[in-house]
Amino acid sequence: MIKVQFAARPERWGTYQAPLDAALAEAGLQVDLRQDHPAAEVDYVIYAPNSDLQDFTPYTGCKAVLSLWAGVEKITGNTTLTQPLCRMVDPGLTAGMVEWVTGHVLRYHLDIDRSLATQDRWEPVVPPLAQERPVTVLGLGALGAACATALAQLGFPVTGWSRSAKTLATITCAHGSDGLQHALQQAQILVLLLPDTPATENTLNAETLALMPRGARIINPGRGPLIDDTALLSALNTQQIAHATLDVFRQEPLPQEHPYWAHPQVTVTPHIAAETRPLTAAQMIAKNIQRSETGLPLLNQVNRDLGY
Ligand code: NDP
Ligand code: OXD
Repeated sequence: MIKVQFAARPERWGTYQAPLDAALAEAGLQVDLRQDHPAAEVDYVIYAPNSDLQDFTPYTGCKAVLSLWAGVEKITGNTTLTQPLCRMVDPGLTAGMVEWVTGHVLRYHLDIDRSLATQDRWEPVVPPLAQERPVTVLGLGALGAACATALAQLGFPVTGWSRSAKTLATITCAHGSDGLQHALQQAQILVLLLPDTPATENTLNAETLALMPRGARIINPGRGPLIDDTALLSALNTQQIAHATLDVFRQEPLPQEHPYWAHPQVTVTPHIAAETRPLTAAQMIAKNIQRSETGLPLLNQVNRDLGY
């Protein structure tokens, strides 16, 4: 019997227990899934960093920690966690992110705010076609690549940027610091889907914001530290950046006194761009345990040196 510990907020147990049991059984695994196994007996931990479990030292037999979250920046700093760590790649979460990003890109592209503001008068302004609106996506991982591909399917010329060189059929791919400069110079709309690591902090700062076309728009569902907030506020105030839609922040919930709340060129959403979906996430977790039990390498393992 494989012993799997579910370590997330207690209220998540009711949401995840049935999908996990079903997916693990469907994968042909004999699993005892609980919240209260003795630590030394646990084979796998399904984990959210806001759970009470912070000290992994007693989990001496644990073969892997399987994160329920895609972003692992709150876990990688835990020095007691020496087991292999896998981040969440979930088709349901990816679908949610594609919908959220596409919706916000189309809001900017079609200037939906203008239509709402002028709905009491006849002032025709025809939006350009998607093919005339270059979009850049920073980060071409599970989420960035899916969003970039969906935007390209709508007709946007999409440039994507990643750490390592990539080839994606419909995307102009760039990497490295020269690649970032090129990617930002194209970006009438910029989507941030990088992980929060020491190398990505302040990817958008005074210097890089200045590279973007004047009046560009920014959409950040990645993580708050990707942006130097002071530099963004200043770029908004000079109209270098026309508008920003921000879903993630250095401090969450975003403090009530933060200037983003009241800024007329900022839309704040409360970290809802995409959520792990229990049914599909459970299947991914079951697949990974099955792989590990049959001697195959774990999928989506975090590189602890890179931090993602
Ligand atoms: P992945 O790990 O699959 O992809 C990360 C991408 O970022 C990769 O393309 C990677 O490059 C690139 N990257 C990493 N470091 C650098 C760097 N220094 N320079 C350039 N590119 C870099 O992550 P996901 O796509 O699954 O998720 C991305 C992020 O989205 C998560 O880390 C999380 O912060 C955020 N997120 C937000 C949610 C929300 O609701 N707001 C929900 C879920 C996730 P390479 O391909 O070369 O490795
Ligand atoms: C995640 C998130 O990382 O919800 O999964 O942001």
